[in-house]
Amino acid sequence: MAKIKKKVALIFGITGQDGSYLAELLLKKNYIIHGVKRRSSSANTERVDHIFDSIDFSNKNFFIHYGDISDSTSTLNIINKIKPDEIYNLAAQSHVRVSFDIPEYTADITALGSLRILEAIRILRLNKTKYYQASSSEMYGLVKNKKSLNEKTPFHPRSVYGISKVFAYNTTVHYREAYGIFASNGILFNHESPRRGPTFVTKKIVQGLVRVKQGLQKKVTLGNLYAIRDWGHAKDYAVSMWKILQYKKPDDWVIATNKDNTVKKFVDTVARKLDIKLSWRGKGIQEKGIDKKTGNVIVDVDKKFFRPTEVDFLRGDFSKARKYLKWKPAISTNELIDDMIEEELSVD
Ligand code: NAP
Ligand code: F7E
Repeated sequence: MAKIKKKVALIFGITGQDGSYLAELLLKKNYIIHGVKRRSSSANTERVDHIFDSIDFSNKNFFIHYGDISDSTSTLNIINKIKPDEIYNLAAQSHVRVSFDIPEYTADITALGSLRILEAIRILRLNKTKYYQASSSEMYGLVKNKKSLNEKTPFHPRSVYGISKVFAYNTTVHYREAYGIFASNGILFNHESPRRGPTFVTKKIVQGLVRVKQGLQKKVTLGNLYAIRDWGHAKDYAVSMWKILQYKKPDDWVIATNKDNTVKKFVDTVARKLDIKLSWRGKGIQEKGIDKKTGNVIVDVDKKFFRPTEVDFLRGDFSKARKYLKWKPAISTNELIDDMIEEELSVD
């Protein structure tokens, strides 16, 4: 019997939160995985190191290469060497607040990085290679009415991060239309996990309140408590990325939970789950969360964590993905928080 050829995937951003979950998923689906990591002075492969050591994964099918999407030549060379069936572009300067401090760098990586990959696919005439672009709900930005956002909602980005993602989104559509490349956008709303970077708000809250509970930290200092976000689990969202590239044609897809929460409600839920009774006092920059048992201020606000322009409201309508991709989130925001707390409590 003829052997079935394994699919080959190339993941830019494999060392990030989503890259690590996607690599695990594709290895379970019997893919050969190539990932790109950038050079760093300290270890940046913590999220995938377990794959090399684990018997749960076919680690003989897992390869990491040095590369950087700011470097067209190395990007083209890696794609040429591997000639993958699927490319997932998850690489980005992904922090919205940081994009106000380093806008040019953010645009170079988050916007032009996608162009470099798509240009490589075009120049190398890899007509069979499918491309996934990690687009973002940040592209919606200033939302006029607080309805769930879908694939037809116009974009009005509020940061260079959001602007860069709009560029990458449009470039993906353009390479699909102009050159017939199978290039799709996943417009993913916020998704979190125990592997979330520590400066994103959910991880900061979970890590901070667990440490407060353990007596290792006095308080958690936050910015805008009233921003509304639609928080899903990164594991579910990795499944959507794969489904998007298996669909019969390239397209653009909203991936979300269609549930919303404020940052403050997220704090309240984490505190309740940790058995901390929190009461709120004051307004604006003076607002504080007080531990009723000790009277200590354990949450406060500092304007340094506010953004010059905020995205006030994000909630996604994923009906198109539900109908055609048969995708829906399996993990609720509540279960996500449990998962994040459990992992945080297990840290030595
Ligand atoms: P993340 O944890 O910040 O991971 C970003 C990845 O990109 C890391 O592997 C990072 O490498 C890599 N990277 C950064 N600059 C690079 C460069 N110049 N060349 C090559 N690789 C580079 O982000 P994530 O949460 O997994 O998100 C994955 C993608 O989805 C990103 O594009 C993000 O913008 C987008 N997105 C995320 C969300 C979300 O809520 N998580 C929602 C919508 C869209 P290092 O490990 O070395 O830093
Ligand atoms: O902020 C508010 C902040 O940094 C969420 C990225 O993955 O999702 C992420 O971008 C909200 C914002 O995520 C703090 O102002 C309050 O309104 O966790 P975040 P983000 O900006 O929504 C999108 C979809 C992406 O594509 C991005 O890559 O929380 N907030 N206090 C705070 N945020 C942070 N980081 N830190 C605070 O202390």
